[in-house]
Amino acid sequence: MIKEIKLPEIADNITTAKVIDILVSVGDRIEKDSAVLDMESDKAAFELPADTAGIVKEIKVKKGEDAKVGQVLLIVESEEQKEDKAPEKQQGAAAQPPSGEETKTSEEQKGEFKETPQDEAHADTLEKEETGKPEEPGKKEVTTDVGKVEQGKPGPFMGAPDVPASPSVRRLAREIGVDIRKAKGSGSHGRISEEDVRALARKTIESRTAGESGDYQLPDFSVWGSVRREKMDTVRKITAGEMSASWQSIPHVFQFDRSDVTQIETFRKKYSPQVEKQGAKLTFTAILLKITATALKKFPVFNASLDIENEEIIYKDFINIGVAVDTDRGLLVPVIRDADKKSLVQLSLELNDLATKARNKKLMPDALQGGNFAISNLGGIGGTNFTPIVYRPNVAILGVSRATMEPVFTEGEFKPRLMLPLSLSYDHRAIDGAAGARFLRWVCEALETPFLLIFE
Ligand code: CAO
Repeated sequence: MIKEIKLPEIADNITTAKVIDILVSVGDRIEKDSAVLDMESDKAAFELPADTAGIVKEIKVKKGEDAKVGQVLLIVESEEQKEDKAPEKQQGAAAQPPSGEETKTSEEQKGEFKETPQDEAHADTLEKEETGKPEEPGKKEVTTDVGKVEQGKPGPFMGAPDVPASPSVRRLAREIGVDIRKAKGSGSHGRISEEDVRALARKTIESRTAGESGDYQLPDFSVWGSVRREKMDTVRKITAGEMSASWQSIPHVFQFDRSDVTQIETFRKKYSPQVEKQGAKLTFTAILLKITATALKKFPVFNASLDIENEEIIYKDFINIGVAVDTDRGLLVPVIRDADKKSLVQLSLELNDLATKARNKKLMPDALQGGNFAISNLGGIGGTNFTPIVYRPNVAILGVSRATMEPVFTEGEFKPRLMLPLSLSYDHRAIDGAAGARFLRWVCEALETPFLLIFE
């Protein structure tokens, strides 16, 4: 039977994904769950798996195309039997194309600006204003995507009489608050068009999202030696935007502590082979997931989010923990859901599965959403301590560095103990210093005395 492979709902608020590469050709035989397209959405890069096995009959998308949720991507002569039709129908229903309103919202998000009516006579007047002539009475403030400008008032960069642009283009630049002198003219003799002004505005918004101030100008590095430029991939762009937004909006405090993990390391080594038989290693991260899940229940504010606009704290009754995974495309934070309900073995297997998927581009964007807290373990690499940035809308993150053998003065003598350095970064708007210290101390004590977990 002929079956359509559509772009499924990949995550909340994602209505489109770009086709980066087509991994199959017409005539290819594909297996169910084998990767057919390499795709990128606003939230992640992922390989789209086929939801059926069969022969590829037609490829309905091109490289570089933005596909909408529900759009048909491939036509496959499926090996599924007719009886499978019911679930297929259901799946189709779950992957309806977005409503017109949603589409409009995503276009708006791209930073499109509305066309301004062209009135040459009025534009002439404006040009006079821009070149320094007295302005008209009745000034009005206009808010745009790139800032606020006072209509009728030439800003520091609004005049620029020697810039090759028509009055209407200058007016557009002035209204949306961009410096027309920074626009690259695509017309003859470098003449600047409306599209050039809009492109500059989009670039300004994008660089602000990634944390750059719109006015910052990079130096010309080639003065000091040769340079190479490389386009940022999706993961880097998202990381840049998210990290600077988190850093700028969250007043961070960093708390440090150390835990004696000598005993738990003996336990880990002893029981790891049992876990390995089931397919994963028993590592510090899995143990920390177990302990942190209990700590989040005991200290619910660490599992909360702030709703500043409504002046509310949102406490969540579920414990979803993100784990920072280092991949060759950069940092990804897949989420282990309901971590408190899972055994150490389940957590180890799931962690191994998510980290492998993240590294092999097999994670769907949904797997990166819904985390309440995060753990970032750099101990496998090294380092004595670090201060991870809290991921919005979380209020805290646990940083784990490398456990090392140290002489520790205990019971009247120095003894070799395995000490694990931990750091807790938290949002001081939600969490007080004493609560931060208590939470981290409890995690340290639970690592030293896992017996504590059964009290909670
Ligand atoms: N101290 C000492 N040894 C550690 C350790 C620590 N804190 N953490 C891990 N190890 C050990 C493991 O036990 C394992 O040892 P064995 O080979 O003897 O069993 C070895 O280091 C390798 O561990 P791993 O890294 O494969 O597994 P893990 O579960 O500990 O970590 C993961 C999994 C996904 C967290 C890790 O691979 C990773 O990607 N870490 C980087 C996270 C990151 O980039 N953070 C920065 C984000 S910015 O906030």
